[in-house]
Amino acid sequence: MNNIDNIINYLNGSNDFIVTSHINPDGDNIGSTLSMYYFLKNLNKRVYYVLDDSAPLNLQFLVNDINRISSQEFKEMNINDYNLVALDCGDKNRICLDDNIMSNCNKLINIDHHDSNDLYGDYYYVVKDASSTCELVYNLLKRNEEITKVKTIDEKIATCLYTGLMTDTGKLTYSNTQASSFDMAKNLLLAGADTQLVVQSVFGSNPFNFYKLLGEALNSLEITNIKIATMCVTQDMLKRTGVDFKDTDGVTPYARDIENVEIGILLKEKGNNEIKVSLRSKSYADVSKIAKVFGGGGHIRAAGCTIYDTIENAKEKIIQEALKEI
Ligand SMILES: [Mn+2]
Repeated sequence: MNNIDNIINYLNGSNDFIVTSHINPDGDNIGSTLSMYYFLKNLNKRVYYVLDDSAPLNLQFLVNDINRISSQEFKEMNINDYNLVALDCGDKNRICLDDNIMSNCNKLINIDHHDSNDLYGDYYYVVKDASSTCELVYNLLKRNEEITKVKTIDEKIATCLYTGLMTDTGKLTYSNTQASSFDMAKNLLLAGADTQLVVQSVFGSNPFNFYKLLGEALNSLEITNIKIATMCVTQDMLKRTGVDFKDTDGVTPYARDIENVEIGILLKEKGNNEIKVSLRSKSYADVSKIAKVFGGGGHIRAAGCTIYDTIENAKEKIIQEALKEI
């Protein structure tokens, strides 16, 4: 069962940690991972930030001071005694590091808010209706302050936590936003979070090329049965505009945010016959169900999956499933 105090005791009582998250990192997993990293560093633990994927451009401001290492680099360090803290990973198989590193850890700690989380790990703190994993880390650090009477949330940690809260709640507008999320935002501001840095870096620093790509993606917009909107980002579009695949997340909301549309779908061609699908819903459709059909997962209002087919076929397949949810 969820037990924050056990996790706090374990973190305080051990010395070596890997913090990591899932593939294709977003604001919540970078925010939660780095806040955990700084928390453990402040306790004078040895901490390694191991992740095999790099951060999108708009989140680079958080990772600039951090030494991120790959699974391979970690293995070459020959460290055998360590614990693994996995943050914002709904599925053990989506943790972005080598299987050997995962199976050789002393204890695996799972902190997450995905519906698909099956409570893996030796310790877990999983709240499926929490706004973000950052909100769970925030709860954990607040509790640590209560228990140890030591100020735990410094300015750096507050800025990391604020990032995940803002990205997962759409700046406190999505339906996963709760009273506790507003409390958290307020307390992070009081703790010295650089809220303007977060908002300007994450939402207000899109490269010029991004808008060229967005224009092309908007041109591909199609509506099915009034309530389903699809958009595509192809490899050709990425090449023409010079945008990297990992920097395309900002395109996702546009499909959903159309009058009368309930489900917005963005299909992104990651490779040949490898289509990453991002699903968003506005008020009632459960898009995690649609993602699950194709082996993906996520939340009721935001989910994703990968379909191994052409982008045209993938679009047909996902629309067929989406029609069942509207
Ligand atoms: Mn999240």
